[in-house]
Amino acid sequence: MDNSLNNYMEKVISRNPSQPEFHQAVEEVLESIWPFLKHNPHYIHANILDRLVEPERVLMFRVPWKDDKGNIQVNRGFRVEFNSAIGPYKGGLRFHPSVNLGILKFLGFEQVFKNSLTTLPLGGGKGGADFDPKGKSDSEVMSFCQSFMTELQRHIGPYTDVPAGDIGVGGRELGFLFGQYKRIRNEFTGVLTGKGINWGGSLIRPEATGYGAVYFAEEMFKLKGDSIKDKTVAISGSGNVAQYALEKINQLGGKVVTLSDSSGTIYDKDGIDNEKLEYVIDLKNNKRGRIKEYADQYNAEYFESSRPWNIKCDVAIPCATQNELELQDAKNLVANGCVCVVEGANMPTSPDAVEVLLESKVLFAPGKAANAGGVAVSGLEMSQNSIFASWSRQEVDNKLKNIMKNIHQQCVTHGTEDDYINYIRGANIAGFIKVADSMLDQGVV
Ligand code: NDP
Ligand code: 2IT
Repeated sequence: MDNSLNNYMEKVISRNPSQPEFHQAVEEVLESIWPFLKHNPHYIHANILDRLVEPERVLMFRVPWKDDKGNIQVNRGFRVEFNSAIGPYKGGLRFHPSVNLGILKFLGFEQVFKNSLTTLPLGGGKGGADFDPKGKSDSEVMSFCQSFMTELQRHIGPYTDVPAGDIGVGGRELGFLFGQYKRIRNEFTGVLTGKGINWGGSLIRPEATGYGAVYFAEEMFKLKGDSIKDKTVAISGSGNVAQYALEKINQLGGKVVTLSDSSGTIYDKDGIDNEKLEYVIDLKNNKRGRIKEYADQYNAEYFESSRPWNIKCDVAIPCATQNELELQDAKNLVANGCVCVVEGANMPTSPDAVEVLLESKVLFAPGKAANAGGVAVSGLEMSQNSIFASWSRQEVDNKLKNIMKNIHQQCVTHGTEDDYINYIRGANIAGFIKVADSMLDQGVV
């Protein structure tokens, strides 16, 4: 690593101790933009970096709630309002036992650049709680969500900060959160996105992250004179992003052979067709079961405590969580002939794994570009809410496609190196320029 970058990272690490995921996210961006900064020293003179790595505001709060047995439980809630240079803070809420400040800062930091790439006026933020929805009843989840929103509501608003879903926060949770916001504030506005279609949600928002990731992959292949058609695809996760990435791959004529959850991986060599996908959606979204049940239902293979990355595939789409594709996984993928890795999740690939993939000239789409379709359609939901309109599926899907194309083009513009497109570099530089220039325009902010 460049010595000056090394020194800078040491400073970031000592100011933000015990936040390894945040350090990882910052280092990835800085590595990409370092040479660019050297050619554009006005950013350095204005100390843009110190401003970018410091969230504008961090909120941390107690979330007390009563479980079904009448016991009082306490969780920790957060909202990291990272950067509002180009629009209101925007980003999801994650409910997972692993949630802590460092993880939300990494996610908020990524979100700033991702939202910049969408071309929409969206600042960056992220929030959540260390609450585990697994094994909780609907009434417990509601009780938690109401308590969480009772505090959060005073900090957010349709022009201030607009949360949405992420891991553990889907349609059910957003409904409970929106209901509580409305009761307290007595206003019906687009303060959250990912809302139900009957109460202000946008068509295609549930599909948007998964669809967008596959549209991005299709753009990468198109540039090589190739396509997703007939490709064998390994997907991890089985939640929102995984489900709709799978649906889109099927529509484009590819074959998905794996899904997973935190307990293990299923391998269906015949491919997970739309009927099987219906089963997965019902299993995960309604029954809230484990992916292992798929293997019993369809006579597929099941690997306990294992990830999909040692299964032979042409394309890998990690859609579960951070650092779920590590060094040995990347080596296995390359050895098995994988030519393209698309990050549906946020930062699923560890830095040493990324290095192996880039060295092997695998097409690599970083999350902040590839999974930006979700937040982009959230932005479209905000537009529809603000003009009291709702657009057709076709209209939203077309806008999503164009946004993904545009993000791909920005990556090509800033990431082309001889015969290879470094999409990480492209995404980071393009995302940086818009936010940094806006900060410069707005003075010492
Ligand atoms: P869901 O909660 O719907 O699904 C998450 C899936 O990932 C589940 O299958 C879950 O398994 C698995 N998973 C979660 N944590 C872990 C873990 N620590 N180890 C192994 N598996 C895990 O979330 P989403 O599909 O919405 O989100 C998936 C990823 O995509 C996240 O990285 C998120 O930040 C990112 N993302 C989401 C967007 C959205 O619009 N929803 C937009 C952009 C990015 P289990 O059920 O066993 O926990
Ligand atoms: O990581 C992400 O981009 C999301 N979880 C979606 C954020 C949003 O505001 O739709």
